[in-house]
Amino acid sequence: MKTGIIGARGVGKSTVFHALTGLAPLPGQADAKNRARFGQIKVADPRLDFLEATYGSKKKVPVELTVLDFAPNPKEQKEGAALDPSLLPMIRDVDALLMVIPDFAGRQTPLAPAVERVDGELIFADFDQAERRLERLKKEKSPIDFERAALEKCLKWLEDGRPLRLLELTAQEMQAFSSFGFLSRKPAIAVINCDADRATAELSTAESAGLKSRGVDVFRLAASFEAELWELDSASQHELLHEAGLEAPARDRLIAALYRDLGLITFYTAGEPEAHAWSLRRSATALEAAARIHSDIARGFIRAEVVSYEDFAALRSDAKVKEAGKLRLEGRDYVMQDGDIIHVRFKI
Ligand SMILES: Nc1nc2c(ncn2[C@@H]2O[C@H](COP(=O)(O)OP(=O)(O)O)[C@@H](O)[C@H]2O)c(=O)[nH]1
Ligand SMILES: [Mg+2]
Repeated sequence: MKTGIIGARGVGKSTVFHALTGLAPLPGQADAKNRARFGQIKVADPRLDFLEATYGSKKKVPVELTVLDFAPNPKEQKEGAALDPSLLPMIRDVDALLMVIPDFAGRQTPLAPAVERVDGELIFADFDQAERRLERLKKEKSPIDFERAALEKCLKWLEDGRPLRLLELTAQEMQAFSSFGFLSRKPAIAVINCDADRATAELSTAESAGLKSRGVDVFRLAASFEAELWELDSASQHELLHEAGLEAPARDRLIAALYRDLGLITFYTAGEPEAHAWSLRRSATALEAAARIHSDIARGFIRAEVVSYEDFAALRSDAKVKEAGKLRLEGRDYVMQDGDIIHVRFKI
């Protein structure tokens, strides 16, 4: 899972990155080669902790989220713009976008128009890309085929200023565009960068309706405040979060939002060597889960032994799970459920 932070200069992108990852902004300019800074968030997961403890696993591997703080080139990114065109290939590669909207003292911005402006840039970049692709196909005199028709459908939609995330695409159309990395099709979260005293403020009905109609989720984050928390021990962090009315740090709350927006579930593989959590698209099959673990395991897939987390947590051992008849043998088309613990039998 990879997410990139976008927004105009000075809206607090690097501060948001710091708040989420604990990595403080680097002094000095990024050079041409290092156009983004990567940070990892290990997903806190009590179920994984339980599996590790119960199996006495030597190693624990949580789901990881990679966050990218891009280093825009001021010569490329126009004043007030949210995107640096020279960064587009990198931005097209992420799974979800975080649009930072400043709402801290001195930088308050009305939310809906600010999101609309950023969305407009995504739409523009997609239009440009689709148009160029279409022109190339026309020049190559390729017949009016499936891809051309699909591109025209997208262009018409984008022309009206609508993001592709609101356009219904068939599986075949999605397949045709899978390598395009259309920006306005990516799940997007508006990150409202606010002061600590507004960390739990509610959106007005009009505001949330406006965002909903664009298919943009919203997430409030007191970036400066949460960035500073990294300096403290965990008890003090907890206390200050609590005082601000927050139950968990931004990174944990963001993961929940991303899981929702990307339509993900978590499944596990667990044993004495390691307890491992994996993210997976909702409604994916056992075979796809096997492919997440290793392509060889998917290729040689025979059967999956599956137990739900709840059943395992109640019985606490493989032997008892088997005894109670809670271990299921599932085939490759079994639809994985959140919390499934899986052992794939395979042969290569
Ligand atoms: N008071 C306050 N200042 C902030 C906040 N977020 C960012 N800033 C300040 O805004 C300026 C730009 O922030 P930065 O994260 O570098 O913005 P970027 O250009 O989008 O990466 C810095 O001086 C930050 O200290 C915030 O939540 N509250
Ligand atoms: Mg920055």
